[in-house]
Amino acid sequence: MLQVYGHFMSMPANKVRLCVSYLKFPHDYNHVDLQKGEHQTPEYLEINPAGRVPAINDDGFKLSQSDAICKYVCALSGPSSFYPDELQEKARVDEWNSFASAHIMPAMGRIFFNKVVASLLGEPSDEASIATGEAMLARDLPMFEAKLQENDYLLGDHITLADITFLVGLEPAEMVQLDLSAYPAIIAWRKTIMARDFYQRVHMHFGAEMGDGT
Ligand SMILES: N[C@@H](CCC(=O)N[C@@H](CS)C(=O)NCC(=O)O)C(=O)O
Repeated sequence: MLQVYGHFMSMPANKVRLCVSYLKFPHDYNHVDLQKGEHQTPEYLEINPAGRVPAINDDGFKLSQSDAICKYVCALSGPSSFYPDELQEKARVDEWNSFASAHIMPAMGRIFFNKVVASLLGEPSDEASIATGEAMLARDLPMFEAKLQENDYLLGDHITLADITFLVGLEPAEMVQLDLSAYPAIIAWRKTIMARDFYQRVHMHFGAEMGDGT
């Protein structure tokens, strides 16, 4: 059975969780308690020597980096509209997936770290980093908004891996009080995806984890 390692506050780990949930790929989920340093134990470093989540262990094949993991699991699942096989269709999904991974997630990462995680770690919040993150989002969200004004999902009438990556990049929006009111299509698209079963399955799990205080 595929083993998935993550933490509920990790955007890349949640990308993997949503991806395997969407694909209904059989797996066990393993919570790695970053606050307790479980990502630095010899056992975990055997799975991911970089000491980060997410990671997977597929019967001895160990892999890290959320994009690589999602594409691996998509390949195991077989081609689908979620991550197509056709060269140009796949390149288009990769383009928007990379856009969200390279620009949206790091922008939100700055805001989320400084508004939420820093205080948990007893570190000072870096206001300049928050402002940079907000400026990065202000630069790029209009492109995503325009795309979602045209279609229900980023690349048409069906969800793809790129939607998942963009979604997790915005997942902490409420926690960090990010004002999305200038982006009505993004708001509607989030609502649609968050109501879907595959999201709810993972989200209920987040709720349980958060309730445990883990
Ligand atoms: N580019 C990586 C990012 C992995 C990453 O930075 N994970 C963070 C949590 S969001 C982590 O494990 N941090 C622990 C640490 O740096 O010690 C991916 O997409 O998987």
